Amino acid sequence: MDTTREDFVGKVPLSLAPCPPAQLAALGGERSPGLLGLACIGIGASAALPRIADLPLQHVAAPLLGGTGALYGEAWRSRSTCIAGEGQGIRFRADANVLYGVVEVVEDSFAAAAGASPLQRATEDAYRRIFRLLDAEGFPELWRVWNYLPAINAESPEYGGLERYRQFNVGRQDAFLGAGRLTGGAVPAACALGVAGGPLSIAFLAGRLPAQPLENPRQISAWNYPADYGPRAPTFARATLAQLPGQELLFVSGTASIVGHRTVHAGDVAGQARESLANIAAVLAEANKASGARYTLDTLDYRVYVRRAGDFDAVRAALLPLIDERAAVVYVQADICRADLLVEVEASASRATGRA
Ligand code: 3EB
Repeated sequence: MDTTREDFVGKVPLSLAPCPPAQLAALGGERSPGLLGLACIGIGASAALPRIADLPLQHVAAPLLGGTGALYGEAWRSRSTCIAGEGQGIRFRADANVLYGVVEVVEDSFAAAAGASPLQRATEDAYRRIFRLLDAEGFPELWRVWNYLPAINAESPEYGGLERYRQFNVGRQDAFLGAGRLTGGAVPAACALGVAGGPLSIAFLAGRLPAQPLENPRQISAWNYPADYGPRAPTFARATLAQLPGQELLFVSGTASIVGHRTVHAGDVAGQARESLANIAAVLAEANKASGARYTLDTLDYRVYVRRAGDFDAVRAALLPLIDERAAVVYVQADICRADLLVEVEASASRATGRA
């Protein structure tokens, strides 16, 4: 029997499902007691974004590819009623087990200080606030983080030519260190993409209990990257596995054409797409070893980031033979965090476990 994503909604503790534009327009507090939060991808459609005062919403200001419309919405839903709150200037909703929040930071409101760029300081501030919020609310365990920032590959002459993604990595790691958190091993799954403009935007899903981090044997752990990729390593795991009553969630981080620590297939977008899927397959094998599950490439939901819009057909053609045509795939034009990377793929999955 086929299981569609819609079959999960309301039946498992937490579900992620598309929210079509008509539904976005109809969302309201009382009518959606289990709505944890939203992600909306698209540019030029800001007017269609729902404006609900106490709803955490991440607007990913990036174009959709492949004729999926101007705006794509995705809703996290809980089976139970959520509470809405705000702390540290961050809007969040939570049920008994998970908290979803979104923080947006305008980096121009930060001055450079002691060699730290405004972006570095904005990133550190955002993460410090996330950690204070999570500690205060009793959801200290970060499971998954979605990071979007403008001009991710731009280099700043005033900071020794340091690429903005690398500035972001310094601020992020400093926040983890400052909060007394680990910067390797038990770190969240994540993605970090470049968008055309707007604030630094960070969405996060956190739990009361830790998720299990997973690494990819084909890749050096990102938190162990050598200094060639910046003064501080990125703080993320290749995937995390989180448990809820009766449900397991798998979050596969943004995954690119990297083997060891090096970019492979430079200039070959189809090759990069296939290598990204080979990396995801390797992460799935680790997930299956860790949890006894049988995740396959066909059972995932995907977000595919393509640097050059004109590469969309080539990327889709490369991925189609590898993932079931029924798999949910959203294609987005975004910049990847190394100038030579042309594509990045992230994924998630959920299964019932029968464990309370
Ligand atoms: C990589 O493997 C590609 O900095 O949070 C993927 C996922 C990447 C997350 C992040 C970066 C991040 O290094 C880039």
